[in-house]
Amino acid sequence: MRLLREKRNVLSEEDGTYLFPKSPPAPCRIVAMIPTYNERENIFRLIPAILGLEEEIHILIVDDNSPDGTADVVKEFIEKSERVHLVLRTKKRGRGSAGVAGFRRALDLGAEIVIEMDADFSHPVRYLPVLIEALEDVDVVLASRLVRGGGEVNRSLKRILITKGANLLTRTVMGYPVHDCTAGYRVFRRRVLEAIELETLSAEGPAIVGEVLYRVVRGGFRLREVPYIYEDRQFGRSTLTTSTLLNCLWWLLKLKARQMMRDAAAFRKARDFYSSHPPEPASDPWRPKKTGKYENNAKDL
Ligand SMILES: Nc1nc2c(ncn2[C@@H]2O[C@H](COP(=O)(O)OP(=O)(O)OP(=O)(O)O)[C@@H](O)[C@H]2O)c(=O)[nH]1
Ligand SMILES: [Mg+2]
Repeated sequence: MRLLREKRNVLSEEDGTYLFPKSPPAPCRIVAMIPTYNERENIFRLIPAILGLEEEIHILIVDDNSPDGTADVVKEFIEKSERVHLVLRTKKRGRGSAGVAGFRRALDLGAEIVIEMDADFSHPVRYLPVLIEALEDVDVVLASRLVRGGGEVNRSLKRILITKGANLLTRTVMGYPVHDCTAGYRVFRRRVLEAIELETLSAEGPAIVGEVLYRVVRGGFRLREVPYIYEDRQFGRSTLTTSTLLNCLWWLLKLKARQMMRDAAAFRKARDFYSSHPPEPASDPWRPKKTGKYENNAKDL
């Protein structure tokens, strides 16, 4: 357990992780972190769409050496724009560690605001300005399909039921104060990513979305949900399989066990404290004085 929680250097070349460009010319205030695996068709449309927005958003792609050459497309954009960055990992290591590497790199790039989104246009680019604006007085903004105004289009009934079921289960088990716990379209303030101990996150697949949310809620950060319409991907293939779903369920149980152990430890700590520091009995200003008369003794306070 201890070993698992040990901090790792998630951006080291010895580990097969390469950065393009190595050192960017200036700090990047807003960074959109996008993990990719075989997203060539999407990425060459997505990058111009984000660069075309009014906000100056930097794009950070985290690619696991996709066989379809996604990284080559990204490198071509890097030649043309200082706002495009790449973390290239030589092996497929999963959506989970890709997210951790991306968050770490975004912080190293100097980001004050970090966006997390998919490459497949299921997280439409048009919501980015709204999500960034909604961060005004909170720490994390979640794009949500499950609040008024949100939803999903072009999706099979089966996928809609999976979304609803997974969220109902997560909310019931974990008691989170939000509706859409499984969407990976979110915006974080820098201080949140600095506080949640990124390098000790251990989910390998999409369960990382839940693991990050767990730490955000545990950290007491302020959250806001903003409605969005999820659109099913038009190009490329989903990496979601039955085994991925089962892995997410397994992670939900693991997080619940952690939550219960934490609550039990906090209870024991409070009980031990109060048994060694019993509270002073409160003085009662309305107690009758020895004279037998019932007086207002509030001035004694
Ligand atoms: N770097 C990296 N990115 C990945 C990996 N697996 C998936 N991704 C990316 O993570 C994002 C989410 O994956 P999707 O396949 O769209 O899975 P999903 O969004 O959970 O499922 P759908 O709702 O069907 O799209 C996409 O941008 C993928 O390209 C991986 O092993 N490594
Ligand atoms: Mg997707």
